[in-house]
Amino acid sequence: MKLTKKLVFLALCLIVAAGMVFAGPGGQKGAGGKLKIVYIPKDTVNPYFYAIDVGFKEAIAELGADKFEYVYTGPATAGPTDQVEYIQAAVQNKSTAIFLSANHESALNRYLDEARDAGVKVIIMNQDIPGSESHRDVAIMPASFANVGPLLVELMGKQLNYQGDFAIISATTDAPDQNTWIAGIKQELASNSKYSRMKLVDVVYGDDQPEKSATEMEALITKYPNLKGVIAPTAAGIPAVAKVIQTRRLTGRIKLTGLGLPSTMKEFVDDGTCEAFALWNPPYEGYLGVYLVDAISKGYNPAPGSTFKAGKLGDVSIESNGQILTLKDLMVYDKSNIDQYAPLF
Ligand code: RAM
Repeated sequence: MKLTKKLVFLALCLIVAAGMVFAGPGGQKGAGGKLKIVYIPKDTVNPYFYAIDVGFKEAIAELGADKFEYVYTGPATAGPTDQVEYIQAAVQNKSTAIFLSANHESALNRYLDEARDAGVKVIIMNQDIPGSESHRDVAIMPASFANVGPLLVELMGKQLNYQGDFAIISATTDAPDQNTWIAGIKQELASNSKYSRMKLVDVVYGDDQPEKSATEMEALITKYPNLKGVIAPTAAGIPAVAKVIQTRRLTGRIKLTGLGLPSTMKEFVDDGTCEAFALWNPPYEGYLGVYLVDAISKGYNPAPGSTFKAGKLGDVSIESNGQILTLKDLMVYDKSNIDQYAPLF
């Protein structure tokens, strides 16, 4: 080859190499060895998931922003297969890891399989996909889901003096997390005699949309004149339900609890519309997720029983079922601590 041809060839090789994606035991990496992380929330309008995003960004800043390519992307609506195109795009882009807050427990399995076959780590975020665990690598749980149902029934019971009709306003009908908690609520009611005078009259769905949640609350008030309480285990729904109670001056007559963000619930705790609700720490989930991917990129195998270091959260372990429990217990928020947490998430 002539010298000029050689130079052109060399230049072409360099261009190809620079744009190339490197795959190794620690997963695929982008140009310059960057870890490519995609987080697909249930939908991009629910502020709950912004709180998880905060944690991703915090850990990325700690480990070095130049080492990561991080994208927060997803559908505007939380339908069972609305996330498919975002999963496929992340695979095509040769991501290191996809974090997914799945809108269905099994409808996405084949896309998750395709992702894993292509070398992408699949981490279910803020929940698991019950019955489909073999289609993901790890699930990051915000807390132990076994504790959610019993805690919400107790928070409702305390406010109702353990008697009266109440309803559940959930998110989407297919949401794996919501359905696990609803089953837990029903089981607790059926098995604990302390709650025998409380009656669950209906389960309705606000789709994690404030307007729909409010409309469903209005309908419940009309349909059940004896309604004494509502459990809304959705961060998007609970403030919308609280607003209806407040606006209709039903504070104290219809009690409210559920899962919510301290930031959006503070005004309703302050005025007594919601005496107490629960949650965990969403930023911690994103934070330890980044440390997990970083550890994997250095050769860590997230097998049950193993541990990895997650910055300020210390040693984090993988449970026997492939789950990580970010926290074990939930936190309860009320007048005593709402001011402390409202500025955080
Ligand atoms: C909602 C979502 C999410 C849930 C929180 C508490 O907005 O349904 O999955 O974990 O609330």
